[in-house]
Amino acid sequence: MRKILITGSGGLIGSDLYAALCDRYGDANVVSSDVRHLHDVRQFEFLDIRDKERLRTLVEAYNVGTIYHLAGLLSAGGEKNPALAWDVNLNGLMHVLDTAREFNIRVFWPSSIAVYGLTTPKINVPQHTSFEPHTVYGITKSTGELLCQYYSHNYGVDVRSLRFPGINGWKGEPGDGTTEYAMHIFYGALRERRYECFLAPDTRLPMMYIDDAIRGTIELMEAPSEKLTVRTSYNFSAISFTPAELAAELRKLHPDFEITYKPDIRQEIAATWAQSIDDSIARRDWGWKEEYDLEKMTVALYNGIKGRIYHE
Ligand code: VAH
Repeated sequence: MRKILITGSGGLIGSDLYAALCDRYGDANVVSSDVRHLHDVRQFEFLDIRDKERLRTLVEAYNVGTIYHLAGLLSAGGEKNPALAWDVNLNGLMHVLDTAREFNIRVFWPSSIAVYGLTTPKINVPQHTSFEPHTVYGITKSTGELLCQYYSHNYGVDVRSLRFPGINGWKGEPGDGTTEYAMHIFYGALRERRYECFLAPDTRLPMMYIDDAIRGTIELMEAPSEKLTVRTSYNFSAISFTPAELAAELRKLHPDFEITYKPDIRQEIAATWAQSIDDSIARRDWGWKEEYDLEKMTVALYNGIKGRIYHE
């Protein structure tokens, strides 16, 4: 088979996606790439996605037929360096789309709930709505969605995308984002029995456990092309909760856990995002359905992060 290339393979989503793709297609068929060297993978290649020639070289050398393009800056990281966020997130995506066009490659690219802004409805956001993102990250995602649709419509590139909510996992490291408090809280609880949250207690955000996100991603990539009616990015949703609700759930497993709140710039970012998403088109087109609710996700994260800390 033509090989699968993952960009940004060392990130939170890439770590789990790499394992899932190896299980499904065999590790000889999966090539991992990142700007940080990864050691526990069978095939690793250094790749800065701003280097298009390097991408083309890898695609040719490995006969790549599918790219999961995950490399990118997140919301908080993007605000620290907007020019870098633009360069990596948008020029990087253009490089992937151009290469996909040239070599007939299927592409997955994650968009985000960061495409929404203050003019977007907060509750049950529909698929087609107002997009006025407030962060440079959101701007790159919103623009990137249009680029995906453009390459699909004009050049027939088979690019598929999901608007990820906050994705929570434990195999990889949380990145420099806003929803990431929902993983840091477990490290705080398990290491120090306390956590100072950078969001306010009642900040409700759409979230998802990583196993659901990975399964949904692979299901979308394996869906028959003719079933897909969205070529920007699908609304994609599972659960919504606040820091206070997550802390209460965590306290059931760790009764002496204490949380305090000190909102910072990430609170301002979160306040521009939606609280819940209507993803009925994904459910209709390719059968999306989540398996993890808040309670099940909390147990999985608690046990996973506990194991990680134990092995440190
Ligand atoms: C962030 N976790 O907070 C990311 C994500 C849905 C938000 O894109 O930046």
